[in-house]
Amino acid sequence: TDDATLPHFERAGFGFRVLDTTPGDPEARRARVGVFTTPHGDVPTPAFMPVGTRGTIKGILPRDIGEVGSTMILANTLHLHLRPGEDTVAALGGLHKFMAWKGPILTDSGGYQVFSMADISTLDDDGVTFKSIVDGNRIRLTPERAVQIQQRLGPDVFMAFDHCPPDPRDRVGVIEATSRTHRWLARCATEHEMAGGVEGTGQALFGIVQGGAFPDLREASASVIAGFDFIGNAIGGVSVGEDRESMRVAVEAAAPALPPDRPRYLMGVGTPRDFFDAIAAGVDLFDCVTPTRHGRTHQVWTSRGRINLRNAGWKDVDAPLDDVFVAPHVKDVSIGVLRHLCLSGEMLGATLLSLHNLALFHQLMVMIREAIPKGELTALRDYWVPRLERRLT
Ligand code: PRF
Repeated sequence: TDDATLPHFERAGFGFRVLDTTPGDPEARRARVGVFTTPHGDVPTPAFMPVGTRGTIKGILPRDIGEVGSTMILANTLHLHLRPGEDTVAALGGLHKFMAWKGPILTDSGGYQVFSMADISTLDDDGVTFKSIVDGNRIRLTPERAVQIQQRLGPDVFMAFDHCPPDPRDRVGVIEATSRTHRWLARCATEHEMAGGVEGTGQALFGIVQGGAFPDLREASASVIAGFDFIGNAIGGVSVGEDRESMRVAVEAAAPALPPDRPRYLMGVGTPRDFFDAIAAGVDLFDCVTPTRHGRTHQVWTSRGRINLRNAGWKDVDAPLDDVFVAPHVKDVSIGVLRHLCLSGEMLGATLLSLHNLALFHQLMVMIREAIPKGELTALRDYWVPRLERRLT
């Protein structure tokens, strides 16, 4: 493909460049391979970002984050605000030092976490008041506060404070939450600009599309977000209990309405099949707790299917977990030993299974980045999704 015709942009140490798109793969014609550049390094896209809610990817040693294939990682504003507090993170050298990770970091704003976890006492257009999940204290978050906290934490990318509607099919509720998200977005952008914007802070603010399960609301929200000219844009409000088809429709309405020369990030997603659908619609970045959460509950994806290691059938299996998707430190441990570690409640079991799931997600993304320019994304999906989803007992 002719380089000059492919979307790209650069600003203040950030950039995005589409390297390749999909020829002759009509089901995946919006898929693209690119590079997202940040002040802390480059992220080849499509990419999966593991979640380090409290400033640690649960069970994973910092030195293994890069080795397992992660290039950009997440942390959470709400959790770090409640404990240890952004001033403590700043006193301890900022989020990169705190997480012992030199690559790019993104923080989620707390918008979603407040609405999904917290005991909310008031919600109005100014902000939200809720009880701390750590000590029960009253906490107030507004768009301005969420931006200030994230400026103090010091990630490369931080998310706007949004209102993720609880029921994506309740049109009236979705309209209310989505227009509030737009009003809050303007306040986040102003707060960021007052601190110097991307040039002055070295941080990029990403806007978030809402709109529930309604394609018209999704497209309208994406157009509003696109009007802000952010370094990157996210699609929120999916994977909140709706069916897969609703998610696909929402993403396919939102993604094309977001600028092609900026990374598109689908928040909180999640499974191999979802990746293929969203990438085919033009999404570049993902995050989810699935690899580490499933690892802690002894469930893994493998090239032959999904395994729950608690099942007795794996007891005496003296073979490696997977010979296609191979994680550092896992290849020398047999399935039977992994099962023993899990059943005994040994920390190592959760660590090794989390590493395996992360490696599989990252290696799948490598395959996807190789398949897109060859027009083989749909073929790759048809090969891997049934295999990865098969339940082995
Ligand atoms: N908003 C924010 N974070 C999120 C989401 C959202 O809608 C989702 C949707 N499942 C995951 N994480 N700020």
